[in-house]
Amino acid sequence: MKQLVRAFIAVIAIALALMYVTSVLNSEQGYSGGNTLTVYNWGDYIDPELIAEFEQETGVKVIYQTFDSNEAMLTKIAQGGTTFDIAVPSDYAISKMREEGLLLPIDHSQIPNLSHIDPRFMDLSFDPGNVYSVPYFWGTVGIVYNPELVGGKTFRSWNELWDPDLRNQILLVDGAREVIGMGLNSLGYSLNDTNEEHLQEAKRKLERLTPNVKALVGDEIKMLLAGEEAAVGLVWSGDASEIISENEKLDYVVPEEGSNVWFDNMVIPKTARNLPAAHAFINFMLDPEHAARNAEYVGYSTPNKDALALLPEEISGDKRFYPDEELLSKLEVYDNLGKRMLAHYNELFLEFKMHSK
Ligand code: N2P
Repeated sequence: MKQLVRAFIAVIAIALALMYVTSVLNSEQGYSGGNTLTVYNWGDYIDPELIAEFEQETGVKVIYQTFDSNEAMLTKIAQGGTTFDIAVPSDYAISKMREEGLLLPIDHSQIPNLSHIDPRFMDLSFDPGNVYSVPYFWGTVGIVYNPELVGGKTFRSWNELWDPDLRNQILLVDGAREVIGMGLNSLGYSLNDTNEEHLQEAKRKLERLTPNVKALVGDEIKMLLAGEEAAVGLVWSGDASEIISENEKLDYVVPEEGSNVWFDNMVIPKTARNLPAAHAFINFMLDPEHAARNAEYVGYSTPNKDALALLPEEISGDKRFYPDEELLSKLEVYDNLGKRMLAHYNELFLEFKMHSK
């Protein structure tokens, strides 16, 4: 009987020791949220092969979800109930999330590939010191157009969009800042203007654009413009580059009155469950070879200088998508206008959308 008790105690001891060793190993790997990583990114914004490679390299399973506007992403993360480990907001949204305590600091010692980012894209005003965010893609907002469908016309100014010949020919990206910003810029105002009279003037002007607006659309804007379903689009530069690679007749211009330059960075929301995997993912995406493949796949401009050096000259040398300092100096970054003013921009945008139906 004694022997049996001893054997029983030995078995329990071994089991406890094994449980202890596994828990130490697990906590060293830090995968407290299970071996998964939940990524929340814009639609059409990653080469899916890179996700598969990351999974293979790390053994972490990626759960991937997409959004189509900063506003949708912000609402979802702020309302809770999600477990995103990574999200990819733009500049002003990063500043807002920081202010609302929705982000966790990023441990730079776990991101050695940060050294590949061009210093021009680091330490920007929406996240001084890159405490909470790491550059992913950047670009501008402008007009993509098909000269053949508009009688050989080229575009230089936002105001040309109001040409009555363009009836039902314009697709607009479904974004509040982009559309209201375009209205303000066309009047010579800043796209961060908060003066109520200027905003109402922009709203009235946008309402006069509605006969020319065919639709406000998401990622399908690329397919529609490349397929010549409309002649002109208000788009993000990377979408224009994708469209032009599909249909070389089209061209892209950033209007002379000025426009928006934006930066989309990776962040770790406070909903994160797997910090080691989140850092590993950021570092993986910053590897120059991975970042170059990603840029080639999605068509957007990379802030990774060593990735840029790997891209073919026809991409890296294209001034439309890698604009020079002269053009950049005319562009503005969206400011975080504060909760109330951002809500007001959204309202004005919704009213415009109702009006264009
Ligand atoms: C990609 C969307 C890019 C977002 N489909 C520009 N901030």
